[in-house]
Amino acid sequence: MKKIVTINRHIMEQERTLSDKPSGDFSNLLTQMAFCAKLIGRYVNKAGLVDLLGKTGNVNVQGERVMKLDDLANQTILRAFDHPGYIAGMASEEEEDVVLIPPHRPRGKYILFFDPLDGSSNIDVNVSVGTIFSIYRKITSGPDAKMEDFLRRGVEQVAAGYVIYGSSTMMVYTTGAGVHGFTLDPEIGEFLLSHENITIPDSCAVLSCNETNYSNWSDTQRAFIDHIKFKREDRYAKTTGRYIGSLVSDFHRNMLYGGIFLYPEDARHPRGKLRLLYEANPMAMLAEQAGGAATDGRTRTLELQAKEIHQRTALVVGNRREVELYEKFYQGRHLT
Ligand code: P6P
Repeated sequence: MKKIVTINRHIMEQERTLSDKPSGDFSNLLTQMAFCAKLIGRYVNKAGLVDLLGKTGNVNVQGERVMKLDDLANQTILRAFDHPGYIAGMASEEEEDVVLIPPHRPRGKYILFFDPLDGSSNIDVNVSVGTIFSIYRKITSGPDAKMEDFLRRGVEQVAAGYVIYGSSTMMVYTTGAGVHGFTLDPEIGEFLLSHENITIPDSCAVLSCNETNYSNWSDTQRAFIDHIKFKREDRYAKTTGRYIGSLVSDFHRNMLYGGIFLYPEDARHPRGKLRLLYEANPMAMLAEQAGGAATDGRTRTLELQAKEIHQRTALVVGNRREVELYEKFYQGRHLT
């Protein structure tokens, strides 16, 4: 009989393993994110019915058209975290600058990064989308968050996770003690433990990339893709291609089935397309906690130093064997 564990209880138990004097703020922060997931999921699941689809007409800091649901998801998280006192500041894909908790409100010791609704270009066609979050402990003194608290390396994350609004709403997170997945039971409004200790199967079942970028890749990048596509090792005899175009969905599938996801830099995206602080780093922490790896081709993703909050990076993430093989190809070492 599977044990019945709510995400709130699991989070509290995780905090006890992290600190012998839990303040409760860490647990409250993650629990608040689970609450946001329920709110956003409610909007996403009925978007087609209440005119939440389509664009707001605004353009965000990334130069991308902001979808109504993006806006709603962003505002939901901003308003959920701007007053309870768990964090000192936050950064969102939808906000040009960092959002500092003002002096007249309680400030906590954490910094929150989030992509409120990743994959939003898929919203209108009912393809699953997700929320991604990443949490750091503040490192500067005093209650105010400063830029040094935001410009970090992924190894400093204390927690990371995502919510996938798919055939069911799932929240998957890690605090550095494994990766755990919770499925929302909409009848009781609770996230229940459904995937304990997720580990990436060492099977490379899936190759996931946008192959229309192939002509923009370097020869070594193409050589890696060809190595798998043309099954130049028995390991890839059953490897198939899947690409949804929604990072959370492509990543979640590979976490459960095994595989490699690539969004490398190319002629159109010289620094890569995905953002380091609120897309690549949380996925890299989750992948490593699940026995996988993540790289930009030269450097372990979690070692990359952020120099600005919307910094982009190349991301190759999934089975450790394929990530290491990509690095060999990318660095021209595959022939040795
Ligand atoms: P492309 C969605 O816009 C996103 O940021 C990620 O969710 C996704 O992996 C990627 O971009 C898809 O990009 O260029 O293949 O459409």
